[in-house]
Amino acid sequence: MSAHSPHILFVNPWIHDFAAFDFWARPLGLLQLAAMVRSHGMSVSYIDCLNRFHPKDMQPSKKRYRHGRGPYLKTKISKPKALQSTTRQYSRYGILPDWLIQDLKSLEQPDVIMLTSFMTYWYPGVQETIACIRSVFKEVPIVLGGIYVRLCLDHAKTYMDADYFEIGQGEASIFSIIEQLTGFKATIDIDVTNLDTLPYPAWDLQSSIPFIPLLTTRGCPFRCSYCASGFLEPNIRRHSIAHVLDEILFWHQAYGVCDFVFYDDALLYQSETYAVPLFEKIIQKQLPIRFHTPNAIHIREITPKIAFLMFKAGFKNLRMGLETTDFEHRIDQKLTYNEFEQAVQYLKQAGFKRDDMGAYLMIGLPGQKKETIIESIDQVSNSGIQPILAYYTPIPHTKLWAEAVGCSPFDISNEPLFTNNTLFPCQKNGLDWQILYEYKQHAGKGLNVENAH
Ligand code: B12
Repeated sequence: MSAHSPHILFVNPWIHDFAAFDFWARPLGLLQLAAMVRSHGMSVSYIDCLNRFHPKDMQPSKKRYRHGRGPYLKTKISKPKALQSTTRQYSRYGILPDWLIQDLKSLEQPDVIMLTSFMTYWYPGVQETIACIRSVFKEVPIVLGGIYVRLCLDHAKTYMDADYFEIGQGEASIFSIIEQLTGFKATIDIDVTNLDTLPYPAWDLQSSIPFIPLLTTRGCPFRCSYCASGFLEPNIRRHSIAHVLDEILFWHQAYGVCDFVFYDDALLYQSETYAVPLFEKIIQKQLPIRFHTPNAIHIREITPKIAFLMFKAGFKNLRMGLETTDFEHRIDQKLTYNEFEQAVQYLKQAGFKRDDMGAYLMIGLPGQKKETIIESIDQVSNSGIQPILAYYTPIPHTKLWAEAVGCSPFDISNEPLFTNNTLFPCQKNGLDWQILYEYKQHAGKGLNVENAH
């Protein structure tokens, strides 16, 4: 075991799915770890299989989507055995395999390869990425972490050709993993319990930075039965307001970034002492920047002041976590009808237009009635904001999982592919195009292209 400072390669894997679009999707966790490793004297490389700006891509999509989003390169591939009965086309999303091979061969052999994973049902993309890596670097140990591994550990250990599986948050283990695999002992100068001691995620390793994801807070005060955030991030930890402001200023001034995307599960939590002073400081800077909340903000926290400050600070794509307007039968305790109506009023009074505001409506939940969904879509449309259809995906370690397993016509507990939300795995007959078309018809009355999933 040599003690020279090792070379660590970080890889963001391909997506295999029926549909995929870059709605501000970036591997924040992986690049957070890359930044930590780099700031501790090790050389770092990064390959993004989802890179929409790869230098070899001679026909990048001409269509320009606003604020940094856009389509991935798409290559038709054969479906996994489990999905053979579906009629839809299945594709690899991301760079061509030859480009990955050439990028790998252009690197000095790394000492360790760190791979992330995201949606549970995207695991075949991870498998293909590992196979490609192994074809170039046969002996190099591969460490696999991320959301799929953490939600489906036994499946990952059975079906993933990795040498080490990280089941937790990598900040606490990354240096000991590297020491174990290379003998290199880093002098650690960060305190993982204090988020402000972490370096900014290494977004500069990307070939292009069309936007910057921000994660001011980890964790969520709510424990909604369909969401795994409580399992993935049991405690609430926050960056200081000063740290978040400096991070925004850094990427704007150093790289000209104008679009910032909050990945928080609870951005408006305790807003009086956090979001309010943060937004006020952002406004004072008077920068030509925009903010987006694709991961939904909590409607109950939207007061006239918050609405005003968000408008002034440059919030553009506001997404709210409504889930349903069937308030009597809500499966979470985070909202009443009055709070929803009031919030929409406050946002309109603050200056937000229909195109800026959308409310996620969950469709495909166990036992969910078609009428309830259509009623919710119409109510949201009539309230003057966009109804955005969020297809439910059953997730292990959530309160709703057992009921989902019980009502699904698919073997979701043994095959994560069946948790794919576009299969409607908790509907008696799975995906019903006619019903989905009806929902989209209803929603379309105010739906703009970006959400036509
Ligand atoms: C931000 C986010 C998004 C973003 C995009 C994020 C992205 N990177 O692509 C947006 C808003 C686009 C999004 C969309 C969706 N999302 Co989402 N999302 C999240 C969220 C809130 C945070 C993920 C994140 O960045 N975490 C922060 C980083 C720091 O954590 P991390 O990535 O886990 O990394 C840490 C560890 O895992 C580990 N680690 C990670 N990689 C590696 C690698 C190595 C080598 C090591 C050692 C360690 C390690 O260390 C890291 C640092 O601590 C999670 C919930 C959560 N709290 O995790 C849901 C979550 C992943 N999303 C989920 C869902 C359902 C969706 C949607 C389907 C919702 C919908 N119905 O439309 C869509 C699908 C989008 C699509 N493309 O198809 C589910 C997953 C479901 C599943 N079956 O897997 C989650 C778990 C939330 C939930 N409902 O429970 N999402």
